Amino acid sequence: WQKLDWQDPFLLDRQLSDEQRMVQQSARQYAQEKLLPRVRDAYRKEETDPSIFREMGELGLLGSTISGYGCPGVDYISYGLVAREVERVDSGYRSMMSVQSSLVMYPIWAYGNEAQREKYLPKLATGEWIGCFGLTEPDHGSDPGSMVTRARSVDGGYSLSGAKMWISNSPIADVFVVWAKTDDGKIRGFVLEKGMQGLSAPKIEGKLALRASITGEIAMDEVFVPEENLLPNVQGLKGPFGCLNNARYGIAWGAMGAAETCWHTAREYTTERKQFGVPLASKQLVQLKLADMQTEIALALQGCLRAGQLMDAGEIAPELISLIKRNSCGKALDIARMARDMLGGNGISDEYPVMRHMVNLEVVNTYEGTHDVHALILGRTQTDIPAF
Ligand code: TGC
Ligand code: FAD
Repeated sequence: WQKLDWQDPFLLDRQLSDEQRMVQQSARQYAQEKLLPRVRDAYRKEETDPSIFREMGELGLLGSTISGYGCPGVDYISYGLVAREVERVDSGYRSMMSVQSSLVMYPIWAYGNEAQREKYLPKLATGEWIGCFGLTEPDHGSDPGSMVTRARSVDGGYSLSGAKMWISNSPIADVFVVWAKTDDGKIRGFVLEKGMQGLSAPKIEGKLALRASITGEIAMDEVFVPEENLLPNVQGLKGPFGCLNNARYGIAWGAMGAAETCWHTAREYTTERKQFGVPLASKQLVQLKLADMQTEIALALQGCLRAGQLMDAGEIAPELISLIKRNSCGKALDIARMARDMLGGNGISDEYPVMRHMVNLEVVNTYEGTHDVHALILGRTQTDIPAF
């Protein structure tokens, strides 16, 4: 019998290839050395540092699964491992990376023509350009099919009018992938650029979560978008959902990175903190919580790895992505709340990362499809009854 590696009970690390391990290690080193030292201040001041995009670009972390156009073309397991390492520090930093990679670069690569790929992908890959993804509207969140943003046909292109809400990166974005309905009522994707007349992206103030990642609106008042900026190769909701599959998959890994930080912090804290003359960790109630955290994280990560194998083999069903996104976010949020409690009063201080992770995870559990919407997606697969 082997001694259990308590941090990695399924020996996930041993199931990785050398290349995957290398990608993970370089992301971990970057996240711990460059992101961790600045996160507390960024969070306190609600400041997003745009140079993070360039740093990530230099390491090949943007659009990493794409081959060519300045992107390294790693597999989806590596992409997940990177999300886990970045989100170990903060969900907001992972958000910045996954929006750029899965929601901006992926649709340009998958649904764009060659000219669009050549024009946008290399600069998005280096982080010289920052991208955002506009699907959600003020009155249409879980039900994006009811969107009211319109792309009216005009001479030489389209005139876009409408508003998008809760858009990660939008106030600092150069490139906007926006979904709108054309005259025939079909949903199409458009690439808008900063500076287009009628386009603005005001910041949403007063966010109590995900404060290191800037969020804004996209306001479009008859923005002229030339025909060449229409993404030609997709129409309908399967366009935005195709991008969301990749981003949701990354979130499933990422949320576990945040959960691991909370678990390890709670373990260290309760080992050192004494009450009633003994370490808190000597109490059965505390050990039960640590065991629950370890179990949920180990099982979830093993599920993510299996989903990654299916992604890489081109054999994954979108509903499995719903399953792991929902499970990881819900479990990570429970773990963060438990860890916060175990730190007592110190748990509410930003001297410790847990409360920051806890409130961030409220967002992660909500965006890219809420916990309950993913339950309804899974319910539909079992019953054939859409209950949305
Ligand atoms: P439904 O009838 O189910 O589907 C319409 C069409 O879309 C296709 N489809 C998919 N295709 C690929 N992958 C998927 N996961 C797909 N899901 C659906 C479907 O096959 C169909 O195609 P076709 O050809 O037959 O037309 O659509 P519905 O209107 O009934 O939608 C139901 C529901 C609730 C599942 C869906 O609307 C949903 O998932 N809602 C959640 C909304 C959401 O996730 N929004 C995300 C906004 S972006 C964001 O949050 C970014 S945060 C990023 C960050 O900062 O990290
Ligand atoms: P609603 O859809 O109004 O849902 C409210 C509540 O009702 C939820 O609990 C939900 O589960 C529940 N509910 C909804 N429908 C049903 C139903 N049929 N049955 C039972 N319960 C239901 N969007 C983008 O397009 N791009 C981005 O970059 C982006 N970034 C974001 C960043 C942040 C910080 C946040 C907070 C959000 C972001 N979003 C983004 C938007 C996000 O995807 C939406 O908030 C999310 O999809 C939920 O939509 P909503 O907020 O309108 O909530």
